[in-house]
Amino acid sequence: MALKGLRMVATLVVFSALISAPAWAKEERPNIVFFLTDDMGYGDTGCYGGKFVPTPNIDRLAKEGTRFTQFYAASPVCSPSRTGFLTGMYPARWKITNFLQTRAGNRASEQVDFLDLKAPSIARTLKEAGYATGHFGKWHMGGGRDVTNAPHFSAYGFDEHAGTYESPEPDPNITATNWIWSAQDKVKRWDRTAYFVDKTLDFLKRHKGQPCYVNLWPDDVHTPWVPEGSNLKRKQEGDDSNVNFKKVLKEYDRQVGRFLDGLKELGLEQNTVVVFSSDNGPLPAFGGSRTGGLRGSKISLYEGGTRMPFIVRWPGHTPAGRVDDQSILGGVDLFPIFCSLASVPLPKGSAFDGENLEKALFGKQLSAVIRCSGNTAATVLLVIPRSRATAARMSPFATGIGRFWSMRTARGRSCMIWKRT
Ligand SMILES: [Ca+2]
Repeated sequence: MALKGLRMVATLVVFSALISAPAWAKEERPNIVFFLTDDMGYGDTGCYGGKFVPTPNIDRLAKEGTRFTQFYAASPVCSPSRTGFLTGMYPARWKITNFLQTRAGNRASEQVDFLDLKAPSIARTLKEAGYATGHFGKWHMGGGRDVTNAPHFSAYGFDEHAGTYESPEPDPNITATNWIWSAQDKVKRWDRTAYFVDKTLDFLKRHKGQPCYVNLWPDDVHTPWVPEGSNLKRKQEGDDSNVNFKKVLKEYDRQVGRFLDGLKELGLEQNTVVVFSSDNGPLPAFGGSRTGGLRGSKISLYEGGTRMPFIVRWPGHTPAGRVDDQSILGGVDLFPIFCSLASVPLPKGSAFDGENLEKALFGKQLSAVIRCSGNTAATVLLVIPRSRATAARMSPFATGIGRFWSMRTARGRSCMIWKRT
């Protein structure tokens, strides 16, 4: 009996050593949840100086993770910005330079109707490496209005999905009509973020034991603002008032908290990287108060349209409570960063514009990065690290306020590039 007991103890000791060994832990790939807000201003939340309503849950994320003050979306408009996130490439390379709309509108904008399947997709890359993948929320990279031939979510590498009307497969619970929202929607406008949070938590719960990549991309805090208690018959389009914005933002923050609590309850808090950001600047911007005083707003290439809140929390990896006001990161950098976090090599055959700047997430200040922004009749923003700045086939010329480059876009329009040193 004693010998058997000793053997059991020895077995338990060996087993415990195995499961706590650093090598084993290193091999466990983290979940990545990309929480992308729609049209959130740089100055909307408390941790970025916002005074509209308290945002204790988003602030908590910043307190428990690292908050960046120089993160730039790939465009100040939904579709191209999202394309930058998903592909790791400048959206103009895939001929998406404006918000995707009707076929006629897309022709007028000299852009395609949906994201080319030849483009890289972070979900596809991670799925091929063993990740379970989900997209819950607004897509806006094809589908909706009269565009009925956009590729399905699975073609971009997603196992599961719940999309809004601007997607190839609108979720029937939130798309009673072919519009942003409707009074007939089963899940009301004010419950949509909760709906997407529930979908995400359920997905993570069902895929425990497998690494997960999830786009949690609500369509809050985009207008129309329709908080609970709104008179749906009287205000079908919602009410874009400061009062309603505050109610929507407050509820949105509450849902961020629900997500964080849910993650903890699932026991997934420690090994989940939560990335929080916005796709483009606010509109209306309420006199610049929503951009934290930055010039411009959504649609504008000024900082108010492109500089985004960016918070990353991965307990034990991202320094807690750190504010990085030096490193400059862009939306196109997330593809290589996510691959690196997941220990997955970048797929071959694509000329990625983003770079793996994951060291910034782990506390290293990256100062030697240049940000360049470009403007055309359509909207394009370029974020070019120093190592690439000379390889962009640009023609430099000097002006009194900085160095500029002219660049030809695919459609022959000239593009102004400003270099900050
Ligand atoms: Ca947007």
